[in-house]
Amino acid sequence: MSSNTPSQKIADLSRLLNDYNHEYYVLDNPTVPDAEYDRIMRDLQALENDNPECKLATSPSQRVGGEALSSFSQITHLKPMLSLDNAFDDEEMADFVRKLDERVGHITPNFCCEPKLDGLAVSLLYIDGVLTRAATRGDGLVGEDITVNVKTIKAIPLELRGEKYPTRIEIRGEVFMPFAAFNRINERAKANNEKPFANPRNAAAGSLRQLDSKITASRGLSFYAYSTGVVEGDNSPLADNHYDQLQQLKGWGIPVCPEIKQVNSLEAMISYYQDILSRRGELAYEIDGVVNKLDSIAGQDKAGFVAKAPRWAIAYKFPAQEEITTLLDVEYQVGRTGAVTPVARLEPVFVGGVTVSNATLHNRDEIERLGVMIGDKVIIRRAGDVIPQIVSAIVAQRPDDAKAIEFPETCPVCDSEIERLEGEAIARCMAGLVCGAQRKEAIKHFSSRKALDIDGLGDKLVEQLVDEDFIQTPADLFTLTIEPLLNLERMGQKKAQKLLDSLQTSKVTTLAKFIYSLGIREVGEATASNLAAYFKTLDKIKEASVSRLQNVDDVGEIVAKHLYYFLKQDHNLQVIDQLIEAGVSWPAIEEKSAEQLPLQGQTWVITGTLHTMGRSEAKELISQLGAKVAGSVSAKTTMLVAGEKAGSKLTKATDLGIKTLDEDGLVSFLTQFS
Ligand code: 9MJ
Repeated sequence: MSSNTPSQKIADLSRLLNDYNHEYYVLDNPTVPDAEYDRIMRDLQALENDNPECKLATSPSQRVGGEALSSFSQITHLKPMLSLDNAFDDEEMADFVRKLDERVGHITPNFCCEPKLDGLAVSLLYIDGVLTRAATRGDGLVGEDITVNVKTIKAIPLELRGEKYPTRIEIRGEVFMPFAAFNRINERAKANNEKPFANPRNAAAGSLRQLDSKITASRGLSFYAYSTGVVEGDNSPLADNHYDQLQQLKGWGIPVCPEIKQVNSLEAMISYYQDILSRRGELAYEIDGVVNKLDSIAGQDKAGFVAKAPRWAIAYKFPAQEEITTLLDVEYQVGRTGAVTPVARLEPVFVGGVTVSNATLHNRDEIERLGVMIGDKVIIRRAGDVIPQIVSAIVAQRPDDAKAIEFPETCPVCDSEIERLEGEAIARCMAGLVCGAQRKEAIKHFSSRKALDIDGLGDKLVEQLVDEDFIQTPADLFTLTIEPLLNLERMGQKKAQKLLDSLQTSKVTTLAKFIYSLGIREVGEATASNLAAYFKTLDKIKEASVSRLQNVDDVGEIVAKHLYYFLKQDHNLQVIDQLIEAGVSWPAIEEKSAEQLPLQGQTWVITGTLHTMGRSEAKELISQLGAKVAGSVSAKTTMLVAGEKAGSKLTKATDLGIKTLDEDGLVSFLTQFS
């Protein structure tokens, strides 16, 4: 950078910040960490403070917010901002296409499909390329002036890029809050005992309508454009179809959703809907459907409007994710680790595509936070495959006979004491395997696929075996004989024999699986595998001190203590001894020589899609050669394996000068050792 004078330096830093935002929000290809962006911003602010005469009118330092306003002024839109008609099934989509065909005839490729972002519609006015005014949609005719707030949204350029843009162009789109920002803000609200936002849309609205723009600046809002309003100046005519117009906007530095697609049939629109619906949970932002638009602008003009909505566009909505129902009762479940979880029993309601009659209430704090009572009308949310949640209670409609929810003082299953440790939200029954619920869960875990993998021993059967007192611990499974089994409901000779056979087969396992199967708190599959690799024998793990246990990858003080205390309790040691006596065994883990561990001391990261093997298989093979396989790229990374569609990890590795291997490279590397 040839920056000598303050004015040059200010211009250079401003351009650098604009470029970083453009790379991040428009090109989806970030090149610098946030900390670097923030550092340059501080440098720019300091220079501008010392040399106010050199500050650019479009300086990125506006992004941190300014003086608070006392109110928002009103803005009359130059052209009304439209809303959309909705379709709720394929039939209604077919209707939409048929009516358009009658009105405008066939134009191909004739539709543009877009995710329907769940945020706030805004209008941005650029005059001579400079963001001059921003307004909310309001009632479609009159909105509020939110210019100062919008200037804090890093996704929205303060100046258009290039030169060939119209002298006056109004760009419309959605301001939204990505899930990452939403979760961060809600975590912070909860930590400060403030009310969290119910969903990203409310959070976006609450953040955008702040009189203090510094608050808006801190909220991580984003933006995608989806149409233009008034356009003047013929130095750059807009394309004659919607999709290409959006590409032009992108060329001028305006972010456009990367999921938009041109299609040319009703069937293709329906497939697009299905595809986006199936990937909804993977998107970084909330959507509530897709929007289908006639692509030809001439066709749009011909189709015209009804009331406030265009005839050339339709929102095909996803099934609602939030519904209202009644909280009938609260029951308590006891998990494997004794955690007592309140579960809401609900009047069944169709939400998110399924009928829901239970929702989790998490813990006692959550019940208090919601202020909910039995009998209340509640808003239920079911997003993707996530367990349904109660979002809020409608207190205004509370019935006279509503009952307070009383968290139990003792275990609802075994009546033992419930304890809540300092700093933990979760209350636990402390009875361990004496508690029937924990016994069942421990045995289910022991026999699950990633543990001893006992085929034919489903959850229902475990419950029956415990209820009938046939078994009390995982070790008792190996004492089962055929006769008593035959007395169980729905248990024939064949099924009983199959269970006994798979119990036999399951006895041959690995040390890692055995440790995992014990169900020690916080000891998942990866930790169990690290423990086995480090200590090699069960005896060594049993003898290890809390501090020695912490030598193992991913084992911190808390996990080490859980392990240590578990392995000091007589009843746990007794079960372990009984299992080994019953014949549970694993091959000895040999000490590998340095030659067999050519990657010892190295840290590898795997990203992207691999075709010849799965990521977990690649991880296994690389670990066997002695490398640690980590989840994120840092200066300590030795090698990045970059499969197809490798994204930000590859960019970061390249920036840090870390070596990379593509899939072919990995395969030929591994063949040396096979
Ligand atoms: C949303 N909300 O994502 C439109 N929208 O087009 C998209 N909204 C729209 N388009 C015309 N993708 C009016 C509203």
